[in-house]
Amino acid sequence: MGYKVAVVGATGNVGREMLGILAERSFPADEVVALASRRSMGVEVSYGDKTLKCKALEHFDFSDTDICLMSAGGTVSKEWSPKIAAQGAVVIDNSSAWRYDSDVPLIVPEVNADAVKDFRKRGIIANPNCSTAQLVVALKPLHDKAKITRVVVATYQSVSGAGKDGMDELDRQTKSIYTLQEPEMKKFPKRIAFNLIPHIDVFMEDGYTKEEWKMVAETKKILDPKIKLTATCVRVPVFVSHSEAVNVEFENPISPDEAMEILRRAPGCIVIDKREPGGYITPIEATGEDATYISRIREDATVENGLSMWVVSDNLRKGAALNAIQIAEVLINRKLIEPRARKAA
Ligand code: 11C
Repeated sequence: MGYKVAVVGATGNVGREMLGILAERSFPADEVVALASRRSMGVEVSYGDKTLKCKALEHFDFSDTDICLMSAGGTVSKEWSPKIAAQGAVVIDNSSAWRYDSDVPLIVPEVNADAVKDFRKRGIIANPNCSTAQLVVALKPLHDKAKITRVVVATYQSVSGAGKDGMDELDRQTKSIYTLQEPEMKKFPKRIAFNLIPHIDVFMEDGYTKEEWKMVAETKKILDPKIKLTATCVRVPVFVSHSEAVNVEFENPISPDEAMEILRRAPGCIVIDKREPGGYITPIEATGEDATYISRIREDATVENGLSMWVVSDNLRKGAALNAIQIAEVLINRKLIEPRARKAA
């Protein structure tokens, strides 16, 4: 018998991607249910070559569901994840609602799959922020080799991180500019078409944004609390895939050639680094792919043991939907969950 999987937030960017990836990876599900708010009841979404009609989250009985993939935002998750977990389904949540709870594992399978064992404390597992997921996939193998002490990262984040509204805004503003109309600003506080915005999520008291704070807190929880990290998060006029310029300081020596070799062998990583025009990855090429791509690996000679690199990944896949499904696969492969008895239809 296969698993019963519910996708909550099935009409959103990440929810749709989750359904696509479940089908693509032949996830061992014999039933997949698409759930959304009452407003989206009946909306049709694709699951491989099938079409599913969204059901309302509010009316759904989770008592024979095995895995619930949640991508409906923090407010919905705060209210619903504990209720769903109380009905016995394991919730894998893509929002920031549970990430910093010490009883909730925050998992990137290539980095800290073993931490998943604590999922029973709340029945909830958290998926990290997209900008953190790709960063820690690239940092982990280097940390194992030479011990990272400090990271300075600048992100170049696509508008899909801000949901469908973010993508629509870039599309609309670009068309407006080409047709000599005034671009309308709804989602972002400044124009995003032919521009960039050094601000993602809300401002914190210390002048950092919440997105920047998340990268610090999540890297510490997933990889190593001793790593010092500072981030500048920037929204750029790219539809999908986040890019990151990453500067890393290590306790021990590590050369660019060594780093390249280590990253070539590391799970989830693909190195594209030819040191010639076009010999690196760009967001367009990473889109629709599963890997975290690493390019421009070079020595930072201004510090004792330093490297700089360029890290790009599809924020809707490794940064969200794919990582969530990989977590579910860890639960299954490690036999931490079994399909539950199904109620008669
Ligand atoms: C963005 N990284 O690009 C955000 C989206 O905490 O899951 C995901 C926010 C989160 O705007």
